[in-house]
Amino acid sequence: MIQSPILDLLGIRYPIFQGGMAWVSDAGLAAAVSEGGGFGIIGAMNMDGETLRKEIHRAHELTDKPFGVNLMLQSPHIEEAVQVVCEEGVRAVTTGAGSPAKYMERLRAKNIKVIPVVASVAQAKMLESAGASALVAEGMESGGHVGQTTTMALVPQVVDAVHIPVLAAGGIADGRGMAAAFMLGACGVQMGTRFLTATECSIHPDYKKAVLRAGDISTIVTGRRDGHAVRVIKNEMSRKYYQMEMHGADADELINMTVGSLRRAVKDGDTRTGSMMCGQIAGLVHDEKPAAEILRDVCSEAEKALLAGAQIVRA
Ligand code: TUI
Repeated sequence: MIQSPILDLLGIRYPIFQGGMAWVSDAGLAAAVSEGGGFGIIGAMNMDGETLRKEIHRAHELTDKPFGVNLMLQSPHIEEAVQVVCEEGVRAVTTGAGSPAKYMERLRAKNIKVIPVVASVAQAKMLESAGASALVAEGMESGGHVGQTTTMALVPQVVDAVHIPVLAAGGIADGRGMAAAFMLGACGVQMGTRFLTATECSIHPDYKKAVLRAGDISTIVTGRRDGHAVRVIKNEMSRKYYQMEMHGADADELINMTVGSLRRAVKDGDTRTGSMMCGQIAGLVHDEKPAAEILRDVCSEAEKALLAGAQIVRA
């Protein structure tokens, strides 16, 4: 059994969050993860208030275990999403791509734990003082919107800077990664890429296949120049974007290229011009299996790795 303060905080069995991925993390995936003992998270990014409310209701029908919602702070629907989450009362929200400080009081008043995803020590310290219950420190190995620091460097620095529990994200997809995260001082992990190939993940089969085929150098970060760095699988669109960015293309022209591209990947399986957000760890994700099996396998492998770690030391 792996112990962690996050288990009691959220009422879960395994200290594993499923990333609240835009367009990807629906009630079906979140409920499967929560039912399997992890913390399933609905990604609110692309949902208006009423769609989000329906997804929360659907998750309640699928599981009686706790789950959360990810609030993407740059979402056009952010105000409605916060309102719906307060009305529906989920166990916790995670947040991404900005500071949730201005919503913190309203969420906490409803006894909703706020667990921001941070990419730097400064954000971590600020959000601890704003009232966060825990943090996810996410390294640049992650898929989607990324910061600049790797998980290996970020996690221990965030752990040292705050007094609340820290989970590690970015580049973790198996028990070895989870064990390593514990050694860096984390008390749990968040995985996105690993759950992209869960049986219950409803992304287009061609996107799933692209993740399963991806190797260690199959992703690229676009948008770094203009402050919205996003890691995606290399394809015709992301390669072209990167080239244009390097050759000084206009920011508006680049943004226009990506409008609707995440939806195209997730819903239409457009692997040529869609944005297939995906982390660097895709190279070790080789199979599609149920979320519950992913959780069990990752945890039992982490337990073995942590126990075996003691053998490295001579008494
Ligand atoms: O948020 C993410 N990853 C995401 S969000 C997303 S949705 C999207 N859709 C279309 C185009 C682009 C994005 C896809 N992936 N991860 C958590 C995360 N948060 N990473 C980095 C940050 C972050 C960045 C700045 C957190 C705080 C922050 O603070 C700025 C401030 O205002 O303090």
